[in-house]
Amino acid sequence: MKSRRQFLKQSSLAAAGMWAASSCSPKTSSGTTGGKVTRPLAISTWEKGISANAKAWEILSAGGRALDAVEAGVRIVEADPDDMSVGFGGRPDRDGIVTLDACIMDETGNCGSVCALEDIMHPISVARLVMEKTPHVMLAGEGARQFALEMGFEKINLLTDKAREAYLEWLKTSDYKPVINIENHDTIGMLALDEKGNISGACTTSGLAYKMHGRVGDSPIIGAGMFCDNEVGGAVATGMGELVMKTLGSFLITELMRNGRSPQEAVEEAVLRIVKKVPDYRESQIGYLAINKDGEVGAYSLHKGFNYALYANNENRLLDAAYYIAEPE
Ligand code: SD4
Repeated sequence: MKSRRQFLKQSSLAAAGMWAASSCSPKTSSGTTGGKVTRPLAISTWEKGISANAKAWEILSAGGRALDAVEAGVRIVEADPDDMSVGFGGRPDRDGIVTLDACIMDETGNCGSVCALEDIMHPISVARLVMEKTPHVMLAGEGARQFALEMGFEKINLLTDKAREAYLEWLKTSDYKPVINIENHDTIGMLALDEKGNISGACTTSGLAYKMHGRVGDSPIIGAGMFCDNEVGGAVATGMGELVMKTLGSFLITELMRNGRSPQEAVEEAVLRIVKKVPDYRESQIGYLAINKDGEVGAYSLHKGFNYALYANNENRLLDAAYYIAEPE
């Protein structure tokens, strides 16, 4: 019997022609992953994006707002205890504490974010309330947790038995070396374009497994982990946040599109920027997704192995992104 993964992989290949997506693209090839699609659309990082997109589509297909779609979509993954990179069930830091990062941005340029948040299952919804109910953009740590509790969020233990066991196993060596495409690279980032042509984005993660306590990655940083501008488009990142932060990836991609690049050209250039500026880039994975106002999409990663889910024209497909480095698998 085919595993779900094999099935999705095959569907992604079948889809490749349709969306002009590339599963084995050579180094840099503008437009290989881009394909014109109608709106609405939702695009999300990794295989888990399939279920997030499905939820978002319920809202988008009913004429709903992109902002509501991205929030509802990523909440599915935040609540999934089997997902060990996001929300409930996420891997802890090296002190055994699960800390969450998230950000959200709407079609008016409003945005909200939380980082190093403990004890709350849905950081994306807390980020949205930071955007809507406070004069600020970002709340951190204990202040974010306090705000969430005041807003009525329930305090829960985010560390599941599965994540605790993995942590205890890790403690035996305490070797901090994130494995490409595996334990540290499964953040959910989503962009949506609604029927009205409005764009919003969301990004949520438990961050790098076994990070130092207090470490914050790119995911809650507006412009790094996610950015969108309704006049242009938007972008979202996954992977080793330090590389994204050093190059302000999502903002860079959006600005490249503003200056005339297609989403595919823009994500490829953002990866090349990392290659040029970060000496040890080979050690890490980075994946970018982008969309523009016309419903064109782009997807590109540093290493082979980044996939993403695209829901458009009533079909939810898992696709492989083009990449810069073919090895390691
Ligand atoms: C971080 N970018 O904290 C996140 C991790 C990630 O898939 O994307 N994992 O650096």
